[in-house]
Amino acid sequence: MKIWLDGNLVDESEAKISVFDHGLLYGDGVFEGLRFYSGRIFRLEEHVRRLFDSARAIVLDLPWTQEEVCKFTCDTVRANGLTNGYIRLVITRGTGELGLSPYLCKTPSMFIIASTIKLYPEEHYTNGLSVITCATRRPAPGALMPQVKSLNYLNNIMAKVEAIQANALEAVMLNEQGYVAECTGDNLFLIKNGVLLTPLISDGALDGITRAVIIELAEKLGVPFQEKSLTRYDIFTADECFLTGTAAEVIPVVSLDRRKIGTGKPGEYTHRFLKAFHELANTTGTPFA
Ligand code: PXG
Repeated sequence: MKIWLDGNLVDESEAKISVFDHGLLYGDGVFEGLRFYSGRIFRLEEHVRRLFDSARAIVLDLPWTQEEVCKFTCDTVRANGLTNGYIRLVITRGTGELGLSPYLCKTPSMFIIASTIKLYPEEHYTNGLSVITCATRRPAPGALMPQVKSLNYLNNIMAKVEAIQANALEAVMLNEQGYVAECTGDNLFLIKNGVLLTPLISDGALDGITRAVIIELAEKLGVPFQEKSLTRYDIFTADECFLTGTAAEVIPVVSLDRRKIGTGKPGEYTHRFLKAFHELANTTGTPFA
């Protein structure tokens, strides 16, 4: 496997970063996860734009343009001879001395991995996921800006641990006010009386690229859409529920805290969104060949 690392495509065995890198020492950095389907990177510009916004929000000046990062990403996928897969793009604050100050780091480091990812076993895309509500809360904007895809994912990892320990694969995370924010690495959608609902970004949801795609598709499919504060009550009483994310794609949810959602089976609307999503993903995007 070839890894793009600070300007060079190197072998995986040579793709190493310093133990003094602040990304490792302090989680000081940002990342993106992208997918490519049938030789095209899906929503490449949107992901790179969000990456630059994340960097800006943590005062990380980047020595590359967005166009360059798009090109490096395409180069990496091409170098690995893949047609379908997952891209992990990581930018760290770079190598510095010990100490929190980011000003101890002279230049950021970037690496790009083109590989594959499987978030959930295939059967759940057909039969749906059973999820739980976890005790770990989504951080408040004043603690760790929830819109920033930073290298601080311990919060989400602890939520994932709760899910796995409860024999579930995914957890619904609430914010400090008790409103639904999202899951550990996916945005959440509900269908209630024919209306598509999703939590507000201001309730702690990541401004997901797949979330935006679903909102676009709602318009195309003629499904009314509303972004609003949601509680567990809304999930318990919804007709359908599904999660979205670049890694997860679109996956049905059939129960929350062992209580059936709707009929307890993936619903009609979910199927329509799932199908429309895959059609779009397989026919649009930036060619890298
Ligand atoms: N919420 C969070 C907290 C995420 O990290 C999403 C929602 C979905 O957003 P997109 O833009 O992908 O539709 C994410 C996505 C990984 C990995 O290992 C990355 C994510 C989720 C799971 C795994 O690269 N990020």
